[in-house]
Formats: sequence, C-alpha cells, structure tokens
Amino acid sequence: MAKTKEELRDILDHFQLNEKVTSAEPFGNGHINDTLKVTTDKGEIKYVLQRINHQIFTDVEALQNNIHIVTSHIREQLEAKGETDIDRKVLTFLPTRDGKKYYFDGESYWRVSLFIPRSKSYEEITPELSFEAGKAFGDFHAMLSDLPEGTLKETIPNFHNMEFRLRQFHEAIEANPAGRLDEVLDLVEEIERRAEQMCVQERLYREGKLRKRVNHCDTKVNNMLFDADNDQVLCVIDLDTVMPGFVLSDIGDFIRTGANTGAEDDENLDNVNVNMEIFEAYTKGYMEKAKAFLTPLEIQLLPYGGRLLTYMQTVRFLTDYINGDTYYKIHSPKHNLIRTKAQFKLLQSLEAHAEEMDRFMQKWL
Ligand code: ADP
Ligand code: GN1
Ligand code: MG
Repeated sequence: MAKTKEELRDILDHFQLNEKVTSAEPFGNGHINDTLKVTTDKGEIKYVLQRINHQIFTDVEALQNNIHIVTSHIREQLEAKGETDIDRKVLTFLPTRDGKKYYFDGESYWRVSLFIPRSKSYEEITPELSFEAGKAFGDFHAMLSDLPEGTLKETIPNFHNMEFRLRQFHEAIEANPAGRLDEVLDLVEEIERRAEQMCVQERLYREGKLRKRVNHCDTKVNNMLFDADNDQVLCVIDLDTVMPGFVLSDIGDFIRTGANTGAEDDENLDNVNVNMEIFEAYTKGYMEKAKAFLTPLEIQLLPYGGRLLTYMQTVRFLTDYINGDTYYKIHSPKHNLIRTKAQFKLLQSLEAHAEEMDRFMQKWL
C-alpha cells in the first residue's frame, strides 16, 4: 500500500539518521522490494529507504542478519586491504533508534542504508564496464569465500534450485489457477524439452562433484554501482539473496542481464540476442579474480550457467504468469508472458552460441 509523505517521514524517524529528511521518492526498478531515495532538508539525497517484501522474504530477522554479516565482513576485508573511501564500497545499513536492523510499522518491514554518492547503475553496459563488473563479482566471491559454512541462512529456501523451480512450475500447470494454461502450451513444451539437461548442478552436487559457495544470487547488471567519476565499480548492492549456492548463479545472471542486446521484457524479440563481446569481457574479468578458486568443472560449466539462469528465469516468469501474477511486480496485464518470451528468445540465442562460448573457455582449462 502506498504511504503518504507524513507516514514515510514517521517511518524514517524510527531510524538513527544524523540529518533532517524531507522527502522520499521511488527509486530503481526492482521487481520485489520498494526502493525510495531520501532527500535531506539541504536538498541532498542521503539515504535509501526500502520496504522489504515479507511475503517473499518471510524471515526478515534472518534476512537482515545475513546482510549485516555480509556487509561487516566485506568492510573488514576492505580495511585489511588498506582501501579508502570504504563507505562507497560497501553498503551501510542504519540501526533503528532501539538498535534493531529493521523497523516494523505493524504492516510492513523497513530498512535504511546510506545512499552512495556519485554512483550510478546501468541497465545496459559496454564491454569495458562488463570487464570491470566481472572483476568486481570475482572479488565479491573471493571476499566472502572464508565465511564459515552455515553462517548465512538461505533467505529464500531453494532459491536457485532448478529441480525445485520445475516442481513449482508443474504445480502451477496442474492447478492452472488463472485459466491461462492453454495460451502458453508451446512455451510449456519448450521448457519440458530442456528440463533434464537444466538440472545438471543438482545432480553433480548429489554426486559430490560440485560444491556450494557464498553467492549473491541476483547479479543483475543493475545490482552493482559504478563510480560516476571514472566508471570503476564501487559496490555490489541488493544483498537480500546472498546465500550458499552454486557459483554458476552469479555468472549466469549477469550474462542473462548484461549480455542481452535487448531488455528483459523486450516485446520486439528481434532485439533480444546474446552480445558475445559482453560475455567475453565479463568472463575475462571474472576469471582474472576467480581462476584461483574455481574448479575445472565450474570453469567448464560457466557458459552453461548463462543458459541455466536464463532458462530458470523463463520458468519463473511463466510460472508466475500461469499462477495469475502473484510474485513479480507487473506493469501491464501480460507483463510476465512478455518477459517469458523475451527470456526464451535469449535462451535460444545462448544455445546457438554455446559451442563458441565453450571454445572461449578453453584458455582457462
Ligand atoms: P531492488 O530490490 O528494488 O532491485 P536495489 O537495492 O537493487 O533494490 O535498488 C534499486 C536501485 O537503487 C539500484 O539499481 C541502484 O540504482 C539504486 N540504489 C540502491 N541502493 C543504493 C545506494 N545505497 N546508493 C545509491 N544508489 C542505490
Ligand atoms: C528479482 O528484486 P530484483 O528485481 O533485483 C528476483 C530475481 C530475478 C529478477 C528478474 C528475490 O530481482 O531472482 O532474477 O527479479 N528476486 C527475487 O529480473 O526473487
Ligand atoms: Mg536491484
């Protein structure tokens, strides 16, 4: 439910802010939480206020604890490396006046972080930025690699488990609650045809051949802030889904979003293709940092990660369409179907380039 200006000010008043704030305006275009930028009486944007979607993140306490652990750990690592300007290189969340990590207003859960000044995020990037992004996610993985197992909770259980996502898809088909199944039978068939080959990670994990690592699990291109002064990566943001998972998630989701020549919800499917230059630049940057800790199997599977995350997103958008749009925010009645078609087109393009991508990986094998 939308909040009035006064209500938002009242919510902000529960946090330990050191400036007087005047307004909060919508910010960004995430599909899950509501994000607002907060302006002070001096006209400066100083804070980011977010309403946490607690239908999706049901354990807000665990969510905010995870984020606290991750940001504190990264801060320590940056300090140990002798970095400067650390407040722009890791998110800082502010406690409430009673020392909690979030505020519950009886209806919604809220959190506040410092706005990172002179930063920008991109929806579309160049190969140069992609190389920087690859290095930054490599660093992100490296910095979190020494968190002891079990430190972080799974904020959404089975979040990137493909077998689980397919089970949800099958349940949606079975129930067909919005009566939309007939309209999407072709897409359902395309998904079913690929189902087995897309559950490789879960099988390899059961066989003890693939391990879990701390992952971001939402490495969309716009979940990274660049320095507006020099286009270097400053900071990885949107930390709700940082949790143990397979490393392909983070490579794959960046390829899905950064290396797409079109938009995630492009209605003109001719716009949607894989941009090989972006893929190659990201991979080079990522491998520069991650070569030391990845296994040969993970390196070999990297291009598969792009296909997998695109397939997973196709399945998730279509599941939500069949369910009657209960998960993702939509901006038009068929938005989830449009998204599904655009993701499926990208998947086809990734499949067409699979051999070329595999050849590209040879230099690290
Ligand atoms: P969502 O869950 O809505 O995707 P994000 O945390 O990714 O939320 O924030 C949405 C957008 O707001 C980002 O893409 C980024 O442009 C901007 N943003 C978020 N947090 C900050 C911050 N601390 N400083 C500057 N910009 C931010
Ligand atoms: C959601 O919140 P946002 O927009 O960064 C989703 C991701 C999807 C993405 C698709 C918690 O991310 O998993 O990949 O939309 N986040 C959650 O654009 O489900
Ligand atoms: Mg985001």
